[in-house]
Order: sequence, then structure tokens, then C-alpha cells
Amino acid sequence: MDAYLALGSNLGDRQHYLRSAIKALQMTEGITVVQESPVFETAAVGYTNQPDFLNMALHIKTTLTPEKLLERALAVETELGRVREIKWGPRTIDIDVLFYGRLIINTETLIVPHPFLHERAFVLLPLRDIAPDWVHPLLRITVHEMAEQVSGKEGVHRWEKPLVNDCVHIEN
Ligand code: X6L
Ligand code: MG
Ligand code: MG
Repeated sequence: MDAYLALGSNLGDRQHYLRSAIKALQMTEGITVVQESPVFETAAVGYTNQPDFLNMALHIKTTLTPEKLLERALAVETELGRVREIKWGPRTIDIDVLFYGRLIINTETLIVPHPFLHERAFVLLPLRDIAPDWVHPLLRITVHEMAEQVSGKEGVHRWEKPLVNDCVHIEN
């Protein structure tokens, strides 16, 4: 099955956590990472008094059930040091299931499509780069259309990996 995941990090070496999460997912039997979006740097929303995030999206192929996919995503979060403290607070890594094929799932533990993805520019702008024509099975509009309509795009920018470490200029 084709599925889409959202990754986010705003603690420590954010790029390291994104790369490590992708590697851990790819190492999982039953998950193949097909495509990675570019990385975006995004102002925190929800609880705004926290560091900027790096966000990206992944296209995977999976033979796992939606429940097993979520279970693996949460296990990778834990492996990468995520500790759930304040709600909406800073985290080393967050892995959300956005779409699982065109399935609509509403259980105690899992809602797919992700119930707020259409409201979140930090999800939609990365996703648009890899899945512009994907249709939301409930809203019946494409990712491209959702991205055009979403608010908060001013807080979301393509991230350029720094080429070199920071240097200090010693003045006398
Ligand atoms: C009013 C009420 C407006 C709640 C927004 C939005 C709450 C997003 C939670 C909200 C509201 C969230 C990330 C983030 C979080 C992330 C960026 C959440 C959960 N995760 N900000 N804030 N990237 N930029 O991955 O998404 S907390
Ligand atoms: Mg999230
Ligand atoms: Mg999450």
C-alpha cells in the first residue's frame, strides 16, 4: 500500500533526527521509503513558544497494517529519544501517518487521514512537492489544492542545509 508520513523535529540536531527516522523506517521489514520531500524550516504552531521545526514528508510502500505502521512510527520516536512532556511541546522527532492509501480509519488509537493535515502548511508544503495530485479521500481535493488554500504559509520555508560549520571571527 502507498502511505504518506509527516516528520518533524525541533530539538537538538534536527537534521540528524530526520535522517535517523528515515533510516529506521527504511530498515523496517514491510516498509520501503519511495520518496523524500525537501526539508522545510517552519515556525511552531499550536504551542508557539518553542524552537522552529524542520518538517518533511515521506512516500512509503508498506505491507504493514495501519495499526502496525503507527506502532512502528511510535517505536521509532521512542528509539530516537522522544519523551512526551507538555502537549504540543518540543520533540526530537514526530512521525505522523497522513494517508494510508485512500482508506478512512477512525479507531480509538488511529485516525487516517490525519484529521488536521489540511490545516497545516508545515505538512502540506512538503507533501505537495512529492504528491501534488494525491486526492484526500474525505475532502475530495488534491494536496496541491489544499496547499493553495491553507493559511500560515508565511511561516514555512525551504531549508538549505548549511554547507559549513559556524565560524568565529576573533577581534582584538
Ligand atoms: C489553534 C489551535 C491553532 C491549535 C493551531 C496546530 C495545535 C498544530 C497543534 C493549533 C495547533 C498542532 C509541529 C508544530 C506541533 C510541527 C510546526 C500540531 C502539534 N507540531 N509546528 N506544532 N511543525 N511548525 O511539526 O501540529 S504540535
Ligand atoms: Mg505532528
Ligand atoms: Mg505525532
